[in-house]
Amino acid sequence: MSDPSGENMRDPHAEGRPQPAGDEAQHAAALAELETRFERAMASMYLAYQPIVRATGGEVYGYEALMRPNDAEIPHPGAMLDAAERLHRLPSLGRHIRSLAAKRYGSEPEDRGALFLNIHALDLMDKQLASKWTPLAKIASRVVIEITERASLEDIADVKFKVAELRELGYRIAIDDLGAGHERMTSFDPTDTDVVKLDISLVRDIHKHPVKQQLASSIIQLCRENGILVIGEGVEVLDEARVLTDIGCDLLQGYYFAKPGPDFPTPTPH
Ligand code: G
Ligand code: MN
Repeated sequence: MSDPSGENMRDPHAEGRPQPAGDEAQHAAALAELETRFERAMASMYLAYQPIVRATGGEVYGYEALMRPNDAEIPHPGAMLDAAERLHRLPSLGRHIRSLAAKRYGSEPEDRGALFLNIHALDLMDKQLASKWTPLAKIASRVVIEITERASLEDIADVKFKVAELRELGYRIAIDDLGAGHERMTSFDPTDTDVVKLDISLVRDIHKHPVKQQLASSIIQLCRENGILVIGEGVEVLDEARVLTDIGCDLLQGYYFAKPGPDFPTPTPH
């Protein structure tokens, strides 16, 4: 897609004037090329699993599945999401991830625990997600669907209805990245949430910041009162794990315990 000659650059004075027909053809060619790369990246991507452990006791509670592209041109999850978004292929990416996860987890023993799966806000619009007939639906009682608080849920019609539909199928719902400093904590409604994941920014150095401890404590208390489990994510040092445990966080996840890996890494005890 590089254009060293500059021949194909748009004329900055051309705004508002009809574009030469070549522009459209070029755009179509670029999209076609991206589509080819995206298909290749879809075929070679895999899921890495990161353990989530009990704060008290340290047993494995479950694993979060994380998409890992394996392609030189689409090298990380952000690039994969960008490509899918540009190509309007987010639903195919979501379906592929869910199918890989269901296939793998479906043959894992019960004591592997819960499967935490991230979905994109737009996946909520995909009828396939709420279908009874998918391999994932067969293991729904073991699956926690993570919806990020960063998403623009306002743009999705009937979020509450869609979440209720998923819970009816047996899935649990987690709010991901809570407390990431967004103005809209409003997407978090305790009545339709089973699990809350405290954002990494609240967890980082929590042992050094009384304000973070206060904020995390209040969230944990609110969650307790509503029967919601709380996960501290992005735990990198023992001090963070200790403080989170002391203030009543139920579950912990982060590099301190294990980095994500394809074969269900065993967590370091704390
Ligand atoms: O958006 P979400 O919260 O699902 O993001 C999970 C991401 O955080 C993954 O890409 C994972 O690799 C990363 N991650 C997991 N544990 C840690 C950690 O301890 N530190 C940092 N910096 N990142 C982490
Ligand atoms: Mn997540």
